[in-house]
Amino acid sequence: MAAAGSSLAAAWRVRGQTFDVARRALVMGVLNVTPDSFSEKGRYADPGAALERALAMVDEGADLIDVGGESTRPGSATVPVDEEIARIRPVLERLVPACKVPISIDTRKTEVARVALELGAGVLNDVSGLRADPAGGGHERARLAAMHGAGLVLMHMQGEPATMQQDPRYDNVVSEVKGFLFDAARRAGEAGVARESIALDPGVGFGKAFEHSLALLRGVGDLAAAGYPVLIGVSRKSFFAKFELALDQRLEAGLAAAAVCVLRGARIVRTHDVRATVRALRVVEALL
Ligand code: HH2
Repeated sequence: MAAAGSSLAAAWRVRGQTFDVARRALVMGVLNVTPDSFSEKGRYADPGAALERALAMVDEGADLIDVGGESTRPGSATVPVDEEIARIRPVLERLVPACKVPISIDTRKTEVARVALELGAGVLNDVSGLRADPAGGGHERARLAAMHGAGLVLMHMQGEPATMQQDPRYDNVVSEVKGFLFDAARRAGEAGVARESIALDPGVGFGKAFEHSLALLRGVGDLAAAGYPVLIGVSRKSFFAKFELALDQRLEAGLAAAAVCVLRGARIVRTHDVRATVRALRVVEALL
């Protein structure tokens, strides 16, 4: 096993539940309740349709469902906080009692995080790595996650979604992203988040040219060696456009990337294609 070592994460604690991530990698199903996400394009904006999709993903083997009320695809504009809350609230009210797996909230906004955690979300997926809402918001989001015993995903993003893909630059992308994530994890710890509740994500395609994302995917083992579960989201992303694959042609490519990342030590795979990913990863785990 490429990145196997005693320093890999053994557990991820998520609101009273401890995932044994040493045994197998987790699959996080994507549920975007937005009118404009790059892949779903509004299909699950209705809470009834969102619940149906969530239950289907649980049935397919999802370990978590990640609900997002704001698209962060390249070029997207930010959504007002009230609007984001209005999108996620009715969905979480239905999902939390109905799903047997933890629900994650994908947001950069402190007030959205607060509402979602109060409604029972088990994970805060902060795609800004505690950076957004700078006047104390990052600290407050971490404090809220700590108070609810929630899992906290810290993702790296350079810039803002509206402009992040225009000219991303790094001297050394792997060490810069790693440094940012370790610092975010330290700040989360200072706000009271338990080390075993923190997961790190290099943020494929978030302020990264193709070569930057490629270097980060190759460097997953290095990041995983720090002992935090590493989350990877490549599913259907424009990273695969370099391989001349249109949006509806990226399934096999996404599975290949997920398999290699898990082989290198990633422990959580965020995907739109739950059934296929679960099937592929069960084989990968058996072969490791
Ligand atoms: N990618 C997206 C959104 N949230 N969160 C984490 N932790 N990691 C990711 O790679 C990640 C994420 C973007 O993809 P998607 O949700 O499918 O699209 P959109 O932002 O258009 O809703």
